[in-house]
Amino acid sequence: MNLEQFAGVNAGYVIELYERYRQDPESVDPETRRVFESWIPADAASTAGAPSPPPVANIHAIVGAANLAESIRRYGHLAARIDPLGSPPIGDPSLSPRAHGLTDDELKTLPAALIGGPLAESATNAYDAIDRLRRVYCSTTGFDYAHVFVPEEREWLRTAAESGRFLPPMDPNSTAALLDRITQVEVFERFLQRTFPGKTRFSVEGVDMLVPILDEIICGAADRGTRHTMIGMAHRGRLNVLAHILQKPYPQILAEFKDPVTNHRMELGLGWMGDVKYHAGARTSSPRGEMHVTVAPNPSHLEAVDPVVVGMARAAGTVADGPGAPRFDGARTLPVLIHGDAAFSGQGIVAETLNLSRLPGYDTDGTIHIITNNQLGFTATPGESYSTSYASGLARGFKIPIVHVNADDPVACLEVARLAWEYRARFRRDFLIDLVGYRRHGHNEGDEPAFTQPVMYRKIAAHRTVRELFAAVLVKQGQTTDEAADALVKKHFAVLEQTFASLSPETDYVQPVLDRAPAGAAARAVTGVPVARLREINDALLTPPAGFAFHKKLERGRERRKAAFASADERTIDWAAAEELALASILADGIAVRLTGEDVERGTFSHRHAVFHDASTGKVFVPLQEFAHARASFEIHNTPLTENATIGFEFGYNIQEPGRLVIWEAQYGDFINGAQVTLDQFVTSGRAKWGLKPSLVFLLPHGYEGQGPEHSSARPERFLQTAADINLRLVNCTSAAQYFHLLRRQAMLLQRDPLPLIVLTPKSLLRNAAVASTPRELEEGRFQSVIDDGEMQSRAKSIKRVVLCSGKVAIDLLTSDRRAASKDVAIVRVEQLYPFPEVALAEALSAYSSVNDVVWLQEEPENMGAWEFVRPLLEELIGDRPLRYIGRARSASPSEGSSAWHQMNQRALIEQVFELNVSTPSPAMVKSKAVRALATKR
Ligand SMILES: Cc1ncc(C[n+]2csc(CCOP(=O)(O)OP(=O)(O)O)c2C)c(N)n1
Repeated sequence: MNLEQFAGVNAGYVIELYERYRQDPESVDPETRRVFESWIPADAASTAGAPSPPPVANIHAIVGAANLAESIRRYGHLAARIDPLGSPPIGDPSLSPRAHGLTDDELKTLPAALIGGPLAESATNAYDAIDRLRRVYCSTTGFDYAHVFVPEEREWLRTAAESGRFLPPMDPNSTAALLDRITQVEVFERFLQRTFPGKTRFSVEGVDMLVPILDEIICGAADRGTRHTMIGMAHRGRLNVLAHILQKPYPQILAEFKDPVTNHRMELGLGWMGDVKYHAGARTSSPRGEMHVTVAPNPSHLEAVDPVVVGMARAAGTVADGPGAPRFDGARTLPVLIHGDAAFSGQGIVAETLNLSRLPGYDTDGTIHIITNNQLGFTATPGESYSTSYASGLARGFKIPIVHVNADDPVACLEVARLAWEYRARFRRDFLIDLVGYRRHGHNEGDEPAFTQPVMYRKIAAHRTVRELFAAVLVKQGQTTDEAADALVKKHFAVLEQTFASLSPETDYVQPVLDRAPAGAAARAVTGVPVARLREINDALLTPPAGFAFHKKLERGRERRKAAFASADERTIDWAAAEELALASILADGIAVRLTGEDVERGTFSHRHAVFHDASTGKVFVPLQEFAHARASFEIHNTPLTENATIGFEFGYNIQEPGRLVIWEAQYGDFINGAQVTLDQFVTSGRAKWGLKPSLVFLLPHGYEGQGPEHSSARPERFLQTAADINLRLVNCTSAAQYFHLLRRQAMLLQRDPLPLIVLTPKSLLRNAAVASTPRELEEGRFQSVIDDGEMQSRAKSIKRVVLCSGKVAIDLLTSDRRAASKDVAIVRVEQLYPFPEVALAEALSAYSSVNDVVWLQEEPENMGAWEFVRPLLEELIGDRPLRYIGRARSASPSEGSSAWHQMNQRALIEQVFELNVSTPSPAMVKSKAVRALATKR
């Protein structure tokens, strides 16, 4: 071993060894020990003929220099000048030679090779190499990657940073193009400010470099064959990105500022409301490598769009047109998420989205994140916004390389953009650019920022724009002149002025058109499948790979399934079988299926077993992926314990690939409220705001069975509150065959009449013979939005009470002892709650037109469930007859949280239905508030 061996990349390791040796000489191997012994005369290890030891002082200097280099690589970003407003970096003591017991003179005596890396190669000594290292790590760029755990990645990042190989060429052509681009970005904002003073546009000024960074990333991706770039971003700089990255025409943008009231916009009956201009999305194709660039529309809820964009990218990169599992090719698509600094650190959905990034079924081969860090969140300061050192702190936990870059240094910004793209392409992982700038105006342009940030805004007022700064640099270098730079400004103003002068807002305003589905498509869908075909499908699904060992306890169920088609008229098809047969038939029709959710592979209630694990080897068997008749792919994934981001992801996947059936299942229905933002902002209103046509399916276990409040209700009222303009389907169906036809109908309507489908799914009923169906019902039936009382129809004349209800409670009634004895109560099931099946219900009710006692029954409390939604609709249907309510009292919590109390209430509820002569509560019913309220109303 000699000094050279300790240099560069080995230095850190040798230092570690040396430190260990000093603690305990036995802790290093004999050869290393011999070398270290030879260094230290006091150890008297040297014998005649041994290599002459370097002086002890020198050893400390070597160790110190290597430690200093390591510190700069690790902590140099703390001393980087990343703030354009000039706030001093916090620095770190370990960045100075003194902290390592070194002087500059000592460094000068040491070889550059000791520092290692590409910079050391041409350096004259260690001092020179350290100086160069500082210029990389403590400049206007802060490389923050020490938290990356994969050595190969860290090494690549280090070499990339130190070699400067991603620095853009600074020849006159390139610099002229860059100055022109920055000028275009700035002038656009200044023009809008001048023409529409005070109008909200969320100017990009202060982080103008966002646009050239996107140029660089998108071009890099296009050159490598990427076909889709999906951008998710909030308000900041959005108009500029739409204009200059998506090429949204200036006349359209300017017309939107005029906000004309066109005839089309007045047609609110179409269900089209629109949205503010800085939420709109756009798509464009770039000539360069046929790249499609999309900015997803997004709501005000910051960061909510993140998983949507990632889901879109996953869908665009997924090839699903053959049997088996789909194939994902991340090189085809690139997601780019642009975040606010306050929002990135403050919104939980960011962490949820980052957590998806390496999970099977969610991975996109890397997302590029850009924080447009203007150092303010509305009026809040960084100190009020995040507990991490940087706005980007969260990304560290996910081992995402971070580069902080001063937004006033265009060259550094482009270098970082290129680095980001290359890293993503090479390692197929996320990368984060922390673009540190400022905000030239208030939060919006009508806002006064000096109320809260007087000092900062004095500084900003005196601060030259990035265009001015870059032009000055180029003038100084002789690459341009002041006059030429001014001419660029005039040129871009002229374009906008001419556009504005010839603007005709009413015609230039192009509103997306929402095409209406053909009426009756759902009713016309023929969903039955011949029994013989189903038998074939069933047999195929039950054929495992040779030698596959099923868990013992699953054998009985499989035997039952094998016998399910022995007769076409026995109730052998339970809920899980109906689902699997429906999905298999959909795959056989050539429609790909993606089924995800919380423990969805087995099923929360251990009923599905869509994925089997060999009992001895653990090897996996997915029948729907081995299904020989499939003409499209099937994928199934247990999701992480996340609702908001996973549903956002599925929404994005679904709108990107609307021809595939996308299903998400909750553990229990109520947990979907963790995704309330996504449901409200995307799923139920995305159509009205942006003309999107989602069709994803939610399976939400629901039903009152004595479990706790969070395990009883999927809170259908939440969906019903937003149900309008035919924006969703909400179903609470009561038989396996209904579920079979429902899934098939949804698949058939994906193209013709797409709508999100929310299914309130059973728990105990999964195994209840009363909901099982016959094979023939799968062949002959179709989804029925209303199921009349078959048994009572023939005696309609003797019926005294009609009870309307939905879901499991109907089965409770139909299977109760009271029902067996009852001859005068008809039970009509409303299987689809929205769109409300007026016609079918009117038809069913027509048989009972002389019955005066009409009841809505539900097991949910009066302020929950469907009651408040159906009440006016039913009242209209039954005319002058009174409508009464039977169900639990209004309540703050959905259920009792006690099995015994539940049973008492549930029993009372059924008694109420069949007890025709009681008009006041029976003594047993006044025991508790909830039971008291079971009294009939009105
Ligand atoms: C979920 C959510 N909460 C609150 C708001 C209101 N709001 C709009 S912008 C903003 C500040 C965002 O700051 P930052 O993320 O730093 O982005 P910037 O506007 O500074 O670019 C706030 C609080 C919102 N839009 N979304």
